[in-house]
Amino acid sequence: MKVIDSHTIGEPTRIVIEGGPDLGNGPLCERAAKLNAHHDHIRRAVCLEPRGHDAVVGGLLVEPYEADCDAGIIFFNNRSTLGMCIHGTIGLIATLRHMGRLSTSFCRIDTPAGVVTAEVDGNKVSVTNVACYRTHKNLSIAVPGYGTITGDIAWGGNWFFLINSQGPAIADSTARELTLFAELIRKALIDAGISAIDGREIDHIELFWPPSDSKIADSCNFVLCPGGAYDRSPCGTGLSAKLACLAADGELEPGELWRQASILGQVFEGSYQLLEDCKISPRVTGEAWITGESTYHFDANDPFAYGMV
Ligand code: PYC
Repeated sequence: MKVIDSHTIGEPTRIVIEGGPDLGNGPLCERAAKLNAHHDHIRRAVCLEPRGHDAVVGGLLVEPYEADCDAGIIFFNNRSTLGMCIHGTIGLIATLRHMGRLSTSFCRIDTPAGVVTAEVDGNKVSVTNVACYRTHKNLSIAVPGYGTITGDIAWGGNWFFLINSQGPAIADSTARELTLFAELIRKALIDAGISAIDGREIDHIELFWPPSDSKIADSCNFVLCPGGAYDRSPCGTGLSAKLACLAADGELEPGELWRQASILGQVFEGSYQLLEDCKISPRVTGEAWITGESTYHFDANDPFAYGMV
């Protein structure tokens, strides 16, 4: 198996470019289900120790299903497959460029969540995400040790619970404290039977606080991903969910810029266009850098050839 590693302002992406499983040529959501059901050892081999670590997001580069797409990608992390991943898509574009497979500055990428597009300008990549929307505003839940916490539920290519200025402040806390707080919220949502559309788990928790420097960002976030790792980047699908909330509240006009800082202080730029039914089309801009290329070996006697569970 051959992989190419990159990071998108701190968040790692590992794209499998050769040696992945044969998932057939159906729609990408069907292929992602097959990957989960029959080839989970591939996800584990790529993301888990000893080759990976909790923050690694992997991506299986595949042929697209949808017409006119340049590539297909199925993202996954230390827990399962992901619907969409914007930092990963920015990493994918850096990878395709590194492989000499990016012949134009515009491409269409097929994903299990739908088709996204990417525009390349130097090292900057702007991803136009699938349609995003908010389903709930000001939903209150009891969180042990913190009392009542209020947040919104929105789809940004993954499901998010978004919380403004509650719990430990990002500026004053360690990632560990923020992780514990976000884990409590995720558990409280499950315990209260609160889910997204079709009973799907709200598996990403996103905390927002004012930025430490309002000259470089409009907001700072901390995103807990399913699997328990936090996003080192400002999380592009999380930013898409945030844009859906800002649009629904009338706090950001179509085309207006929103600068979202991560816990590391690095910024994604976002904006949106209005679609029908109060949905939005978010556009997120960021940068990625190639960090390495590897060939993986699978020894039949290696007890951890497919990752440490
Ligand atoms: O950038 O969309 C993103 C993302 C999702 C999970 C980790 N990063």
